[in-house]
Amino acid sequence: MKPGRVEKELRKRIESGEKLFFLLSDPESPLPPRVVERFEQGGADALLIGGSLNVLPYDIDAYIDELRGDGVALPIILFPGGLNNISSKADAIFFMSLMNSLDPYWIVGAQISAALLIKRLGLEPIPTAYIIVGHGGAAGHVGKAQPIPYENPYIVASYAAAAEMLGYRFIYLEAGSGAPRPVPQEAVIYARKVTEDAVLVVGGGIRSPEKAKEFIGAGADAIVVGTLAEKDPEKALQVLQAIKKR
Ligand code: 1GP
Repeated sequence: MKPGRVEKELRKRIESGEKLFFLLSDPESPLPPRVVERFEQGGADALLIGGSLNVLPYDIDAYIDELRGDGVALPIILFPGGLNNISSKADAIFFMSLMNSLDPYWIVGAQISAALLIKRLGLEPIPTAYIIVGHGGAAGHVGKAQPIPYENPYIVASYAAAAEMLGYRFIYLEAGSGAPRPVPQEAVIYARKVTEDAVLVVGGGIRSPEKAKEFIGAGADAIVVGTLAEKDPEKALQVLQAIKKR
């Protein structure tokens, strides 16, 4: 399967030397459109929508309609916490496998249930390996992730290398939304060292421009910010500026 429109555009930006900023909005407590607009004006590359619990496709449809009605033009990528997160109104979906889940449902089961629906809806799938480091918050709990210890970055790298060999084009290193500790920088360095072409995305617990820059310096192509944008949008905008200004 060839990359679609959204993936091609993101890759083009990476190839031109840009680092990407993905804003995450959880439909359970969605970011207001006026906040999303500020990130769009600041140069955010995409809006991710997804949550682990308490979300219906209807909620996502209504939220996307609201955003588009308010003039938000950012590409919208679903970041699904399950089958209940699929909406035909998005531009693309991270078609994810939670590689370190102990439950085959989260590695391949949910994907089998979703694949033909996604085709039917004409959503662009972006093949993404999802790797949870540390306890992983709600995503770790719901996805039954076997936590990768923070102090073993080479385990993260092994997953990343395997993901690329299996053909995943995006690799998402996740500490969990609102995580007390983000992914260790060494894990990002190692993961980058052992992968060639995969887009390396890092998220979970990023709360400062310094931390985001550290990840970019370590080799991340994209960072994801959710909780900070909800709690302190001004600071989250500083994170965006920091990675775009370099
Ligand atoms: C969570 O990686 C994302 O899935 C973003 O995490 O909410 O901590 O920014 P935060």
